[in-house]
Amino acid sequence: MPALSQSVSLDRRGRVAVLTVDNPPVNALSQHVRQGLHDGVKQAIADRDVAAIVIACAGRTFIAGADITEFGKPPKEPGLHEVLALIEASPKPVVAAVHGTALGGGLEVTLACHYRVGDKGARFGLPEVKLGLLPGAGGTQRLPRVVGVEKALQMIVSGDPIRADEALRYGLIDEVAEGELAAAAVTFAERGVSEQRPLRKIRDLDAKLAAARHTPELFANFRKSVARQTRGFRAPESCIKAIEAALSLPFDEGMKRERELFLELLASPESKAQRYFFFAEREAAKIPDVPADTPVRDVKKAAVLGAGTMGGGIAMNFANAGIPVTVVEVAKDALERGLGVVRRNYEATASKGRLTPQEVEKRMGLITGTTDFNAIADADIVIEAVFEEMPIKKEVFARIDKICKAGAVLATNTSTLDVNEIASATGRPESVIGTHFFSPANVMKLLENVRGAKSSKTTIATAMALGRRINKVPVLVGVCYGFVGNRMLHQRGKQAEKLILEGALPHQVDRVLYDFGFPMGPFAMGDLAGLDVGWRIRKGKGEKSAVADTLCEMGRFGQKTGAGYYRYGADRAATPDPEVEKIIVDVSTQMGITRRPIGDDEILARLLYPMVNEGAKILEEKIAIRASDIDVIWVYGYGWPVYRGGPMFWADQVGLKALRDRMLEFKRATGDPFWTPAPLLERLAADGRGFTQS
Ligand code: 3H9
Repeated sequence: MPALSQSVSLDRRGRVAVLTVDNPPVNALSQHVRQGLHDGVKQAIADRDVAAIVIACAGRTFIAGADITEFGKPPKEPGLHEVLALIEASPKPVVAAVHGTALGGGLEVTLACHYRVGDKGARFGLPEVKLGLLPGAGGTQRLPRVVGVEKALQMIVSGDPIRADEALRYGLIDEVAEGELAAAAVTFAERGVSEQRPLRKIRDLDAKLAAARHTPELFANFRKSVARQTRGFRAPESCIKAIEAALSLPFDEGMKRERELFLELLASPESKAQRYFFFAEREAAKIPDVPADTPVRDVKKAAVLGAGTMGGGIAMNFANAGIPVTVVEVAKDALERGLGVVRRNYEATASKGRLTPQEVEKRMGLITGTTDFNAIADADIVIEAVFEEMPIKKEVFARIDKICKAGAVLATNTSTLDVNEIASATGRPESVIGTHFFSPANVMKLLENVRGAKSSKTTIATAMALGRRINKVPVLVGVCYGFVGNRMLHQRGKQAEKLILEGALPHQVDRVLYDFGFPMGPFAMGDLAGLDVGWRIRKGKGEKSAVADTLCEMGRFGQKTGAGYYRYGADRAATPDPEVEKIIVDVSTQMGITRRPIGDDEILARLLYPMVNEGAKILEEKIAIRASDIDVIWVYGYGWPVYRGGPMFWADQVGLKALRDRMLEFKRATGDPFWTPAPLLERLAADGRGFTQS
């Protein structure tokens, strides 16, 4: 095939010129792709023997979008707009042949074509919003003209792709290809030529926009419907504005408006953070001493020990991924209770229309409950989710060591205990690893995989691969108390407690974090999780927490008892409670603390800076491989707003010197060694560097 650029070639099939993009891994629209497409379309237009053009891709997918690595660098010619304008203006029909995913700029390429053919498995989407952007090459102007305003709003603001059958229904594609895709697209193009089909330029379509002009309330309703999930993000509103422009302005003016809004977003701190996070998430899969080709164990069967909330949730992950799983519980009634909760969870999903009754049964059918430990003998991975006490864990591991087949991965879901000590109860510590799921385990995306001193590379690679297979985002960490997430959370918790004793109230502290972008603050979170959990642990260790202990002594365990730090109505809405305020003020008085008003800014710094400082220690101790892994943990495990990148990225934006100086101010004011900056933070601040950029 004659090459037009390093990644685009031109081939002739009869009267049809086929331009093939080959830019692994995902055919992103790098400069040489744009150049190749530009030159190829020009050549084909000029060639008198060519009657039509097909744009297709080699490799695993159609064009997955603009090359994100080019953002923020000086633009290189030709721009995507120029290429798309050339395609759309072509006097010869241009047909896109889509396999894999046509995403972002990739879908925009197809929208500039006159026709689109997709294979059965193809998916179509504009995911720019997930990078804090909007479709900036005509997507906001062309998509509503094809699929209608409502569908375009939904696709562009959610960023989620649709499948070929749906795309066909909405007119986004003209045909679902049977057989070989490029051949089907060529046939489609030839047919168009022989039938002298008029060139369909999306820019000229108006019927679907006109329909929406009669229902202007559509936008207000849509804004209301997405308000909750888009809170704090900048891009969704800009996406909506750009689609409004498609209705109110002529096409070229609409394109200009889209461009303005796109450039605004491109320069925004939110998009910078979200683009950083896109790569951070992918980086987390890479483990320097466990290469990508490390052999992994094929997990055909799994087992979970414990049918409690965690055990049941973990088992659901396997069933959801089609992996048969055995759930072992000591007592029959506990087992039945646990499996009953699993069924109710599935049925609740089904009642919202997100699962069919058949799917519920299929998933339940993959879960086998038993009280017989020997049933785990043929499992490829066993995940222990029993009580969080070392002697129990060790006893369980000694037992499964005797039962499990050779090579099986023996995993613990501990959130605090020493994985090495647990592994030492077995004769095969190389097969032992921590798999720390987050509650609710069937929902939360994060999986902290905890590498023991002796975990083998295969064990690690298997746990990482399995995490992805069950639709989690696995991050590898080392052994320490609380691992990465909870260890940092603990620092935040200490300050939250101090703040309410010094003068703030739970609802003020929670509001500051909510406004920052967290789904809730520490006190609302405590009420949700149940205050009795921490109380029991404290009692076991002989520790105290004046306010929380008092609440628990009064039977205020949080949401489940209707009261905790807040009071809860039937709708589970939290209201600040004067009774709690009185308890807090009394405790302050007893402790000899003079309460004072505390500003939001101080609250935020006191809650988040200690987390960053702990993150620095975690990095120095090599508990986390890289700063961005910590960010992935916080976004997926604790609701850190992704548009702020994660604690370490955010700290870099604050400036490490400013952060360090503020910590030193707190230290001077309180004399508390808690505020001593970590050595790594000191060094980076002194060198004017950051955690996520060196
Ligand atoms: C856009 O299009 C803007 C336009 O509207 C306007 C312009 C004017 N660029 O995810 P994977 C890398 S914005 C550069 O593991 P999968 C990725 O980092 C863009 N690199 O594979 C990874 O590298 P490595 C809108 C990219 O099979 C490797 O490819 N488009 C890009 O699980 C494999 O990625 C999007 O937002 C890119 N666009 O999933 C789509 N995409 O191997 C973003 C990926 O070194 N991409 N890489 O770690 C995706 O959603 C997924 O990559 C995809 C494949 C679903 C395509």
